[in-house]
Amino acid sequence: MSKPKLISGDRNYSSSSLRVWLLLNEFEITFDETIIKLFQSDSVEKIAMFSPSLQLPVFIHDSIKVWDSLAICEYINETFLESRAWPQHARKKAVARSIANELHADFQHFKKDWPMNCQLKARMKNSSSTEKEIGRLDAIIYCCRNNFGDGGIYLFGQFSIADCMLAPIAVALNAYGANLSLLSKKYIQALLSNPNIEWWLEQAEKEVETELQNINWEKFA
Ligand SMILES: N[C@@H](CCC(=O)N[C@@H](CS)C(=O)NCC(=O)O)C(=O)O
Repeated sequence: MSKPKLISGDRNYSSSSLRVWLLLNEFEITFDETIIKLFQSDSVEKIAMFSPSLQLPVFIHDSIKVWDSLAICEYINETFLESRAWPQHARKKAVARSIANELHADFQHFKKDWPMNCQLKARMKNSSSTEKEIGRLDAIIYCCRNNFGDGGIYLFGQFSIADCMLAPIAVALNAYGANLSLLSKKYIQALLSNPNIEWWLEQAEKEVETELQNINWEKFA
C-alpha cells in the first residue's frame, strides 16, 4: 500500500487536523504531512490547492482524496485498520458512532466561544448556550466512561475514533477551566497524557501565535 499524505492546519489551531493526525499516530500508520498555517492572507489560496471544501484536513492516498475529519477517520479505519478503530461490540460501536457524529456536527456555540488554542490557559466567559453544551459534553464523557469504559482509560475502554473526535474538545475544556464531573475530568487528564497528544501540544507551544480577534478570554492570574 502506498504511503498516504495528510494536509493539516497548524498544531495550535487546527482541531480537525488533530483528530486525524491522532488516529494515524495512535495506530502507527506511516504518512507524510504538509502543514498549512491558518488565518494568513494566503491560507485559503494554499488550502485550495488540496481541498475542495477549502478546509483542512485533507487525506490523499493513491488517487483517492478524502476531506472532512470524520470521513477521513472512517476511510483510514476501513483501508488501513480492518475496522479496529471502532469498538467491536455492536452496542458499543453504535454509541461510539453516535457520539463521534454528535461531536463532529453539534456544539456550535462551544466551538465558536471556546475554540481550540493549545497555547492558551484562560478562563472563558460562558453564554448560557455554551454552558448547556458543556453540560452535554460532560454527560457524554461521563456516560461513556461509566457504561462502556471497562478495560481501558478511553471513552469505550480501548482507544477509538470517538476519542479522536473528542481530543480537541478536551484540549479546550482543560485549557479554559470547564466545570466538569470528576469522572470526566479524570478522562480528560488521561487523554491529554496520551504521548501523541503530549507531542502535539509541545509542537503547538512552539508555533508563533496568530493574533485572533473576537476571542473573549481572561488569562489566569
Ligand atoms: N468539517 C470539517 C471542518 C474543518 C475545519 O473547520 N477546518 C478548519 C481548520 S480546523 C479550516 O480549514 N479552516 C480554514 C478556513 O476556514 O479558512 C472537518 O471536520 O474536517
